[in-house]
Amino acid sequence: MAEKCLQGKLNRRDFLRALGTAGATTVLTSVTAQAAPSIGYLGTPASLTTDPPPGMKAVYLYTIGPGGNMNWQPGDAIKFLPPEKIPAGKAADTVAALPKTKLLEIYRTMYTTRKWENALKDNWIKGEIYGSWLMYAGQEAISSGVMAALNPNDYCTSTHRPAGHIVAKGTDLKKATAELYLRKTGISKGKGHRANITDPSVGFLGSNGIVGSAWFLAAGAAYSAMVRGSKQVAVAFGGDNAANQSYYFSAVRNATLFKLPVIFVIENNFQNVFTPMAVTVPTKQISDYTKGLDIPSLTVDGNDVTAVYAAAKVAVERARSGEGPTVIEGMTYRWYDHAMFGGTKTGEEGAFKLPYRTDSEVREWMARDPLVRYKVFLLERRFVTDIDLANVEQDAQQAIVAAFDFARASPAPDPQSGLEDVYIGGQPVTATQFFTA
Ligand SMILES: Cc1ncc(C[n+]2csc(CCOP(=O)(O)OP(=O)(O)O)c2C)c(N)n1
Repeated sequence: MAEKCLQGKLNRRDFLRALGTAGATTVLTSVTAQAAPSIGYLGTPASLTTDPPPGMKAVYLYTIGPGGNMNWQPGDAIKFLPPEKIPAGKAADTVAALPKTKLLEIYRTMYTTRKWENALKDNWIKGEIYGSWLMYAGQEAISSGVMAALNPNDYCTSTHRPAGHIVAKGTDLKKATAELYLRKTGISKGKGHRANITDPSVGFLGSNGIVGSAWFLAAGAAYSAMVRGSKQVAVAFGGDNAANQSYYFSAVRNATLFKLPVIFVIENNFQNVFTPMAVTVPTKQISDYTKGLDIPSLTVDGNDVTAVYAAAKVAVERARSGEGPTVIEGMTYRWYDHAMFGGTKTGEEGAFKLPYRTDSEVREWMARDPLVRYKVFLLERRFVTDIDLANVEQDAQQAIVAAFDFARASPAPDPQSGLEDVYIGGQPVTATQFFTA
């Protein structure tokens, strides 16, 4: 068990000193305590009771107080609460100028994302689906707003939290659902699951378990589009922590250098697994990171689809006309736990009683539901009627039910198909090579 227990208020320097004096064979089992924010984090709260591996000692660091950035305090997510209604202004006017079909298409995308993912969650909790899932709920305005500004043949690279990107890019919902059920008919033949759903036919270059990989992949796709002169645009999605990866700076810097047609979209949900932004982000906004690059780097209300769409539209025009990249940071909030469904129940929305955030914070953000805000916007301005929305919802629900029926009725992959689509030196791999390589 722990040989050393440091408790109380620790600043970053004391934290590092404590780690240093603990020695190289120390394993840091946990630095989180109740709702108190942590300076660093390894393991889950449950690991407080876990013994370190033999030969190692544990240091339990219970930390409170801010990190190195006085702009940010734990719990600051509340300070960024958007208004409950979408405000009047340029962004709202941009969306107001769209044809009704487009307005409803955006609503359909947001609604489908929410309901499809809710169905996934409920079926996962029932034990119908295996493996891990990371909920996107609460962030739908970002994927839906950005993708509404793209052409169907533009590219998008996604993350470990892919629901919004899968749906908004137009990936086949039946095949995506079958993939999560690990069926032969899945979009990656039942071999990819959550982190490897890819649909090149709609420019969806894949969900990805490697945090921050999307920046490079989109920059690469944009480079290819530039060389081919295809006028396609690529969009990378990533979280606040993905923007802390060194890949981010490298990708944005090179994209600026080559004036690549790429847009870097940061979905800032304040949380890096269980660590709040307050102790990981050294600037006021993540968009500040790229202020020195002379490219547009802006922060928008990520729960307002009109704000996201308007920003993305300008960025897409800029990219397509050869002027180079844009960074868009959308402030938003994830309603669920980092991964899976702790703190939630079947049929209920949101996850509560989690040790690293307060329920009131979650409820305040849920009261700014991007889907509800957009629905109210459409109705109050009389752009659509209740009947229009009800028709879209019914149609979307039917598509979701059909997707789950398709997945459940589909066969599992044949065991021998495990070797299909695997290559060595450009040649299909043989069983002998596979098992001896
Ligand atoms: C390169 C890499 N480092 C670490 C991880 C472990 N990991 C998975 S999700 C995650 C947090 C990502 O946070 P953020 O980018 O803010 O996205 P969010 O989960 O908040 O949507 C981490 C560190 C990983 N998958 N890949």
